[in-house]
Amino acid sequence: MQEKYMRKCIELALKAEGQTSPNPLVGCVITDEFDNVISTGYHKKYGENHAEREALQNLKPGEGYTLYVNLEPCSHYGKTPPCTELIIEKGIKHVVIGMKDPNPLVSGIEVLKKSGIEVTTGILESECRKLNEVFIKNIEQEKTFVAIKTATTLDGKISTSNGSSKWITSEKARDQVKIIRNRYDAIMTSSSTIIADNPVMLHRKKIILDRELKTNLNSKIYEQGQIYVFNEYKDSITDNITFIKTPVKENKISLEHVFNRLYELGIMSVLIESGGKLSGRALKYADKIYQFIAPKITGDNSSKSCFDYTEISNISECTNYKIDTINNFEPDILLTYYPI
Ligand code: AOF
Ligand code: ZN
Repeated sequence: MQEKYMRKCIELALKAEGQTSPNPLVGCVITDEFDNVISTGYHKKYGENHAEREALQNLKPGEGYTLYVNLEPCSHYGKTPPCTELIIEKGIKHVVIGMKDPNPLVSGIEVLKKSGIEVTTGILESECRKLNEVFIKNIEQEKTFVAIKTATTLDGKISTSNGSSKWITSEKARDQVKIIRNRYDAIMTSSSTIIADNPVMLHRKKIILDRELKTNLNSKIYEQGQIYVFNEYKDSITDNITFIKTPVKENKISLEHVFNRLYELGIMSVLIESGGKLSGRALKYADKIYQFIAPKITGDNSSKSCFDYTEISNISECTNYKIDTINNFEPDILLTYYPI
């Protein structure tokens, strides 16, 4: 039963995907003593009520209620008062928690226990941690979460040698990309991708790496969203475009500087959608990779590879990853994997 309701909390929390940054995704379920769900809530948007408050605010205090929540309830005054106060006030008997809050300001478990409430922790913990992997990295490392998305043939190619790439994956897979994009505060691409494909890439915030300021400002990507262009030459702002002068290493914009700057700008997560050069270079910073694979083979060694950044002589020098999920977007698949 505990897992069933925790799964429901995760489902509720996911309704606000893309809306809560820099805060976590949180869902809450309340049951009565007969295990009937009597209220639910989720954190809808940054700055608004926490999930627990949403679920509790219209509930009459009762006896024998259990509250399920995927993240330890807060016990501090932030933008909103502590959820622990409301939990105690409404007479909740048992609180079931998915994961401890990595936020050092929060010590909800202790506060609840002290007030005599039974507390159970660690229910579906790994699912709960995955749900808030961005929030956890932000709080624990004070760094932006970096994800990479690529779409390849079975032989790991993203285009022919002359750049023809439309389309490797099916429409179903490309629709899923839009859902994935929405999870991240910003998307990132390179001048080469803009020049080769002139993509629209609809998003709230877009990061463009254009060292030499080669891209035409009439390119479709500039038509919408708040845009940051990392380049070697200038710092300036015009309309929706912020140019950011960035240190260069070996003729390339320093990704280290870019990611640090993104965090300073409050961009808590970024999805890189680009060619093999940027994706390859970004791999060492990547927290997660989405790879769509279409059942096609180019068979051509000069076709472009999805990660193109190094030369190795021994297969033991490969970087290793852990595949997390495999999803079907027929006829393609999506592999989601993490660095080990
Ligand atoms: C949320 N939503 O449902 C829960 C959160 O500034 P505040 O008051 O919004 O507090 C933000 C912190 O509260 C957040 O970093 C996290 O540690 C905790 N729990 N936050 O935005 C929620 N339960
Ligand atoms: Zn709270």
